[in-house]
Amino acid sequence: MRRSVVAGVVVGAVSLWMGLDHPSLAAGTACANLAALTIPNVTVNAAALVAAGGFTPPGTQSALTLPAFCRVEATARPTSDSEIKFEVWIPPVEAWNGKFQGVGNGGYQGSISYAAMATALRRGYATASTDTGHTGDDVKFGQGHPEKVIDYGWRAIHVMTDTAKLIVRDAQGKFADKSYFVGCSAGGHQAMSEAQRFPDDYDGIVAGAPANNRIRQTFGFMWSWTATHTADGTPILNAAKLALVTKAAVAACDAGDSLKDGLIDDPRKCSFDPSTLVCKPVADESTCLTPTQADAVKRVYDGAKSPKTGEQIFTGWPRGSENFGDAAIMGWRQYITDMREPSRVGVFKYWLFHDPNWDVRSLDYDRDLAYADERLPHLHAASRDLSGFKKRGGKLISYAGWMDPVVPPQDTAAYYEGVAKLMGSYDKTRDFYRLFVAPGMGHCGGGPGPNTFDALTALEGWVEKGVAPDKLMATHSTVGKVDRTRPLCPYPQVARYSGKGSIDEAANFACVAPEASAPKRTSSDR
Ligand SMILES: [Ca+2]
Repeated sequence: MRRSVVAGVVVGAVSLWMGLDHPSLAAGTACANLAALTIPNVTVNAAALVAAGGFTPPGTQSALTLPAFCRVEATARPTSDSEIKFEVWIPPVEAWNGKFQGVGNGGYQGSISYAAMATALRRGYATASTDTGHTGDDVKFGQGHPEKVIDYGWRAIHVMTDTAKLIVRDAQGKFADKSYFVGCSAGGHQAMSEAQRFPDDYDGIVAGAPANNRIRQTFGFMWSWTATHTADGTPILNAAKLALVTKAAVAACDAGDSLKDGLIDDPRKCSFDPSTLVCKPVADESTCLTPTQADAVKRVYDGAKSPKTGEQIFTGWPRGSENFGDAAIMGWRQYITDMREPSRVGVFKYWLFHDPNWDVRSLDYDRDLAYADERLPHLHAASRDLSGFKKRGGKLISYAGWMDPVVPPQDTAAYYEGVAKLMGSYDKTRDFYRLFVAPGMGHCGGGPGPNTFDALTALEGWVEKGVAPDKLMATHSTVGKVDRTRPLCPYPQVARYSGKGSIDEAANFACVAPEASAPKRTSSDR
């Protein structure tokens, strides 16, 4: 395959990709020569070909099996305090799908998302990831470094995107035809930030479990931790008690959505009251809760409210999300109950109040929220105005799990409703932005409900062929074997069972408006 030479591009190098059997002029710059690029405020630290086979990312022990690629390591310094590391992986021209994919991060994690880059590269994408300008998951990095907080908030992803697109162009001799961003959790936040702040960056965006309402979510973490710990910081709830609550909540609300399938279809419609689990007579036994434990659970459901005005500051966590699996991430343990101090308390200690001894119990849910909104606008991606993204023809697929114990899906749904209100209707929103909420799915995956699906392929079809996804096909597997399939429907639609055939087969479900009633399942159906 020969590529035409594009004017203005460094030419003349024999393509290292082609090998001796297929000599060909490269349209772009040979991989090793990318180190000589002179992009303002960016240093290319290294550029080298990586042969197909095992690649062990820095800081990890296990090798990823990858096709051959050109690995570019770079640092961007858009401010004098910035140190944004990022990598760009570029497939050989004959393996390139002509597209670029930026990938997101998790938590406050300052590390390059190698696994996500690997997934993109295997699909033929040129791809990029950044450490967001710091190392590690500790919020303390922002102490005395307000520019680094901005890098984390939005700037690193944008600078990475801008620069990576250029590096891909220089390597391949042309810009990528289409650009996509794929992320979940903090990556979902980054996805929404890009759609809001830089609508031109990406043609298509996947925003999973978006933690874009970051400031209020942080207030929510303060609330839920305070609700589930005694004054001296002792946890009120352990894993066994939380599992008991999940079991009871699912038992109470499973059938209420008209299909007894072990899943709560929409926990907003579930009013399970944990006080029904209080031990009689009062004692602390494994099969029941103390009144204090029941009250703690209820407060996490209720969510952060202003003690003065009663205003809801942030939604609570959904019924069913308490503890549905062995891993701490499959319940409240990882971010709420097992924490020695509230998750992200450092935002208050190091970014807002500059007091390492700040006590969460001094939090003023009114005045401190107003202060945080004013001081940390760059940490937020909660603007409901996506008109810029819609106007440029962008397409956005968002997803969430109704059992997410980290980023409450009610907030993601409320955001979608807010955008639809601003756009004027669901129809005017659906033509560029669709949200899929999976019953029984946890944080970015996992859980008892169908939780594995391919949002990117659906998005590619939407962006490149104009085929809007009317559903996403999701599967649930046990020990590697698929045991349930189910469509995920564009919000506010829900998947309704037809009344005939297996409840484990997607073909027996249809996406309908949520108020549509469903036929009852008969005992002979399976
Ligand atoms: Ca159900």
